[in-house]
Amino acid sequence: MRTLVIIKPDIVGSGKIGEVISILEKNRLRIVAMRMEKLTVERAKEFYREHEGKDFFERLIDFMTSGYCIPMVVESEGNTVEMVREIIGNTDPSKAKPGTIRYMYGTNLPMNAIHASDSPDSAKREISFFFGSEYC
Ligand code: FUP
Repeated sequence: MRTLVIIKPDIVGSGKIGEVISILEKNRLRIVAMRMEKLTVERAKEFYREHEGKDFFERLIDFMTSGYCIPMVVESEGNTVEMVREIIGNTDPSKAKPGTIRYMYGTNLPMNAIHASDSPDSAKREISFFFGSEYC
């Protein structure tokens, strides 16, 4: 199964890209597509459209467009979507379990280091958004 991961601008800016990728690879995730992208406001709003109108939306868009991010498609055996969500931890770094990427590298909301699709349907939409449906 494949899912979409994004290394967010806070991690790119702090020079921790390699550390985060290393954690993913140590968990037997294979990277099958990856690039750097500076999201436009329009693309960030489209990606996070389910959150439009919420109180944190503008801050989220400001953060996600503040620098380069690294979208990537990763795959593994089994339920990759669920597995990657476990590895990244709770959305709020202050609630994430020790050992998770958001615990170790997140700051606060919305600066939580990394994104991973939350369901197989989201994975399909999000992989298509960045790389095209042929990568699903
Ligand atoms: P997740 O699937 O864990 O990324 O969480 P959500 O889809 O609920 O949220 C998407 C992004 O919105 C989070 F990564 C950070 C931001 N957010 C906030 O800034 N404040 C909140 O209360 C909830 C989410």
